[in-house]
Amino acid sequence: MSTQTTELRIGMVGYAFMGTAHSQAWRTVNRVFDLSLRARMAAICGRDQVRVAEAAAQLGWQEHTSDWRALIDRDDIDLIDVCTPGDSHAEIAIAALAAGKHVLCEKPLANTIDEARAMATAAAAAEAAGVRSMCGFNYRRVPAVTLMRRLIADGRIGEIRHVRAVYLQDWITDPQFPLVWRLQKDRAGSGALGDIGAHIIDLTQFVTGQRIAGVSALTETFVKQRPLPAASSGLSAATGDGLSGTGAVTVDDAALFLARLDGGAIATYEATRFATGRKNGLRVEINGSQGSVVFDFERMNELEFYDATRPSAEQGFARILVTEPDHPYMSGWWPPGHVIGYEHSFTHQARDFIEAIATGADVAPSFADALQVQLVLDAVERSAALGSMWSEVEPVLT
Ligand code: SOE
Repeated sequence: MSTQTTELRIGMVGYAFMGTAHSQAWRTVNRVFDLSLRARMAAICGRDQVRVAEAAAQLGWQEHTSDWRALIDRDDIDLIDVCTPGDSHAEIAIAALAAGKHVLCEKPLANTIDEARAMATAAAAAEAAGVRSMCGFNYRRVPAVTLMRRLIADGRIGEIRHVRAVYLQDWITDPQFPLVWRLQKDRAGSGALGDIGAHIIDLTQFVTGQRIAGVSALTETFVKQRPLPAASSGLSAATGDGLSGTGAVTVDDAALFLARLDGGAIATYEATRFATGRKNGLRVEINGSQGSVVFDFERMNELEFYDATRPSAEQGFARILVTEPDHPYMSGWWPPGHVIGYEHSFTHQARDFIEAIATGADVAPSFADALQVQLVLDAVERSAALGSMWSEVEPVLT
């Protein structure tokens, strides 16, 4: 950090969907959690001068700029929050780390393995100088998911046998939905696989403590040509005037794979943007030798727990309402029974990163953890390209 301060001065790059979610988190985190550093929303950056000025006013940033390099060069900024499309993550994050700024980077870490490796290397070098980095896999910070990990780590479901994970959306089922950046490989890296498949890869590795060691995959692009957009931002886009023509979709619409985890579990994964009627359907079920746990994002304040060690007459899935003060993160929020939502996971992410910076505690997911996810994405693509051939996933050595 440039100067000693009890403030953590944030510079954020990007202001679409994720930028808005992160802004909400920085704005809220110190009101909810008692932390030794205070986040200050110092400056926001975006390419369009007018729109970034509007975003700054709307989201609560003190200043705005259209030059991310100038933002990184400022010695009154301590942390750079990267909320841009994947094609600029590596460049911005590596430059920020080199300038001594802590970095929070949205997922997936990068668009390619090479970029992700370079980011993890830069993060390791910066770490030696006390500069921290984290990748934004926010669903880890849903209290029910963190509780799921705790129950598994405490041995409450025994040895893990099965992992069953799906992430289902439907926002591009209409073939007339325009060719937004998320459908272009050079901008997004991959499609449903990297955008939402990455979440369930990270989440399942997080809760089980096991690494995906190999996969057999298939991917599909159902709609291969789409109208060029007139304008787009986040998940919304305006269709063109009909005169601009169409362009090729260069990413997967859906990705499915079987996997082996290095602790002995076997797993299935499905990520798709074509699950008609499923808006943001993230569901993970883990079956162990002594029980099961189930998380469903549509009921994100609950965790289902089946304890096979209970007397048979009392067995059945119990629904734990994860709103007690001794549940992860919940002591900061409302009295028991008062549920929280999607945006709170980002506040928890900001909380954990601030605490790690303040105390020197380990950061998770680190860029090395996010590289591990990237290696799985790569193995899925290799396997699919070779007709579902088994592809090993190498471990990241830290
Ligand atoms: C779009 O599919 C998206 O916004 C993802 O990019 C996010 O990571 C996910 O949380 C919601 O859906």
